Amino acid sequence: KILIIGACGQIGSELTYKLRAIHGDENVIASDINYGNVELVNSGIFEIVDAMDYASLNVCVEKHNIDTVYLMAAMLSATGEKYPNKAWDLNMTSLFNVLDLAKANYIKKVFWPSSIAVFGPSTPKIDTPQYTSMEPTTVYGITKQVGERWCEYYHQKYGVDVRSIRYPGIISWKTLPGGGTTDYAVEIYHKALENKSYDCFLNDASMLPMMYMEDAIKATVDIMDAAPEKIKIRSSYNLAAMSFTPVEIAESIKKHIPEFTISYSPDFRQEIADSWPKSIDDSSAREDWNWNHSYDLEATTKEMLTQLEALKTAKA
Ligand code: VAH
Repeated sequence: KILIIGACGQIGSELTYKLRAIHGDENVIASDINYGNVELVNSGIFEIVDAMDYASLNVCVEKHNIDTVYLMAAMLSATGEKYPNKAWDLNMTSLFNVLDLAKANYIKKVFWPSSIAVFGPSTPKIDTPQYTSMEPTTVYGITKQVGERWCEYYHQKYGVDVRSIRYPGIISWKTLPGGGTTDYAVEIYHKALENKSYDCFLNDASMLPMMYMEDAIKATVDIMDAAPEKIKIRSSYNLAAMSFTPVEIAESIKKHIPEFTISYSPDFRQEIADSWPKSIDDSSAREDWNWNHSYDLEATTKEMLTQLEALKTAKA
């Protein structure tokens, strides 16, 4: 059976729905620190679990006979800069708790998401390679980079089957992202439909790697389904689909909403965005476990606007 920690979040919620569709509702237990996402909480088996509390985690794992854990709880980059100690505590303690459950053989398999935030200003920005300089300048990035080292360590020393992906910014319509630097690429679609305008917290030229949720979920399912010998990298895999600037996403929205306008008021998140790569070389993931993406910017925009519009109509 599967446990998803942080199931109320942007990726956790859609991962829960997908894994239930694949493995059956009774085999996928959703959990989070609170009832933050009513739709998700009401959609199946749900437990309140504090990922920072080993005992509470262990009780849940034993109660439901869990063998696989997806640890999707984390404090993201922008919030992490506001609460550095808390970000460190949450991101690291939750990872150690889950890795230790696997080390003690309570569970067999772990998924832990890393991020392109592991890279920093000294990293080559275009087609960032799998192995390169990594000097992250955000607390979030530091937790992800250190987390990667620990994943590899637990795999090598204790044989823990942990698998990881360096997600780019994830774009989705079901659940809002919370506290990240790439969140603008979700907000912009909501504002385009509500106000026909968006004031962007990054400047016009901020190119970042991004991915549509369906691709991110597919990657997550695929890496976990792959035979263990295919997973040659036990720190974390580079993963990519598309890269664009705020100007380019605005242009793609204008093709559907011609009156749409964008303005720019960069805030503290600009510095974070400037420290990250513009595009990612993910050839290892494509070679090792056959990763490929489906959604480019045009397809993402079409899907986002269609789905959000349908949601609006359904609520009205
Ligand atoms: C953030 N969405 O903005 C996250 C992500 C690529 C960055 O990990 O913090």
